[in-house]
Amino acid sequence: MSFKRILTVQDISCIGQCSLTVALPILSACGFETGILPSAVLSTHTGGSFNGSGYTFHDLTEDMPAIARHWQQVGIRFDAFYTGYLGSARQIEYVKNICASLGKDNARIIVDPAMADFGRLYAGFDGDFVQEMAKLCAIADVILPNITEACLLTATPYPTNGYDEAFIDELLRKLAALGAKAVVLTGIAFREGENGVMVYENGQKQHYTHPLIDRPCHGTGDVYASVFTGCVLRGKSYYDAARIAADFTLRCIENTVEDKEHWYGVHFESLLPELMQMLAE
Ligand code: PXL
Repeated sequence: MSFKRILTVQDISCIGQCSLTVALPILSACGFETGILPSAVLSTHTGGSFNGSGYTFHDLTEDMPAIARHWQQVGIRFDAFYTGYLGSARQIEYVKNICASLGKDNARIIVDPAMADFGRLYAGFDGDFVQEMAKLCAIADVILPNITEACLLTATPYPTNGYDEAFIDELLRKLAALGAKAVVLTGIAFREGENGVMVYENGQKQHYTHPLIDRPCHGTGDVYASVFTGCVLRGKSYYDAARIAADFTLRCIENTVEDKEHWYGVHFESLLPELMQMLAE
């Protein structure tokens, strides 16, 4: 049995079922020692009814160099890095340095450029942040943008009135040109009632589709990226990891829709045993 140590860099939203409160339990359940580097601490995430409600935001950019220095001193090295929601444009430079200096040989770098959805940047982000995120994508093995993030990263106008396969092909080419070795583009469907994910590697694309549950939920991108990361580190191909992550995320939405009161995240916790089964298949 080989034990892998992964570092995930994203925020702690104390309440919200997103970012680290999702990544840590999922990666632990997948069997990995999961080191965390919190990018910021927030009282809640910044979406839905939390937006404009006075959430707190404590940026941890300035703590990062000292934390990395200490790990360097005590010889900590990681088998993989998985980054999500980051706290500031300047922080991204530190994160790139950490990936470059604290990885074991061939450490995998998985970047979820979590910064936007539904055609809009999340609260608090701007064009500088997008530029820096594109530089982080350049050093990644695999990036996991949604369409909004993909458009921002490639300076492509957001397709408000829908898109066709030629648009997605062009977007995939532009994303690959950022420098990442592979791209997993989420939330792609060409037919009503469908949703899916496009996996692009070595100039080849594969589309995995599944039924759409028409209920947007917060935190599903984080569930998706965490499961994808867990699957990849367990040795699955990017396509199989993308498929399992989509199936599991769908189950989490199914597990939440009945709970009408619950609007800020998905109930993934009670489904972790199912994830273990999916991983074993
Ligand atoms: O789920 C993405 C995410 C992570 N962290 C914070 C967020 C969001 C999405 O809104 O606000 C703080």
